[in-house]
Amino acid sequence: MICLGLGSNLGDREGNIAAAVARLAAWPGVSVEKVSSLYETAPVGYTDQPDFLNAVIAVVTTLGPRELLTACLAVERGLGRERSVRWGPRTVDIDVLFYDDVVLDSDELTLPHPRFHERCFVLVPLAEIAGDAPVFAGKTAAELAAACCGDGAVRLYGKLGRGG
Ligand code: X6L
Ligand code: MG
Ligand code: MG
Repeated sequence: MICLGLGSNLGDREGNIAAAVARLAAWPGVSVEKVSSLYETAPVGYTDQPDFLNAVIAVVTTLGPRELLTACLAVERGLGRERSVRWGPRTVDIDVLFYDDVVLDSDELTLPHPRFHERCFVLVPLAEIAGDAPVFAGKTAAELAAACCGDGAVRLYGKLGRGG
């Protein structure tokens, strides 16, 4: 399984995520197989910024991990992503969470994503689409979410394309 995490907390958050999914689906060699619901989430890391909408998608692709990252970064840029403040607000962020069982640690890309397994804004939507697949340390996303996602920091917002 290959999963991407999406987030937006600037402008038309839902429109930004919808556009990112559409552009990824239109990218040569990328097929979007599953799309989670949108979740409204409290900002983590740098907390003085608007709430996010987050989602996770599963893709099938002929692209390798680095090519997939290149596609994600190009879609981010195409939707106006600016990188000024580290961990700051963004129109859209697209992270490669994991790419099958690939383990990689380079300057550009670390797989699996080094902290996805402890981020509720990733685990909760991932649990929706990843079913019984072990995603980290042999555990399912639901198991990981149950261990750390107790408070109301991740709230169901709605499905893409259904008016939020
Ligand atoms: C200590 C230090 C504890 C840093 C946590 C956590 C840093 C997450 C960065 C951290 C730390 C991040 C999103 C977000 C960001 C998002 C929500 C990041 C990168 N992206 N909050 N914060 N959704 N809810 O997509 O994930 S910045
Ligand atoms: Mg991110
Ligand atoms: Mg990112």
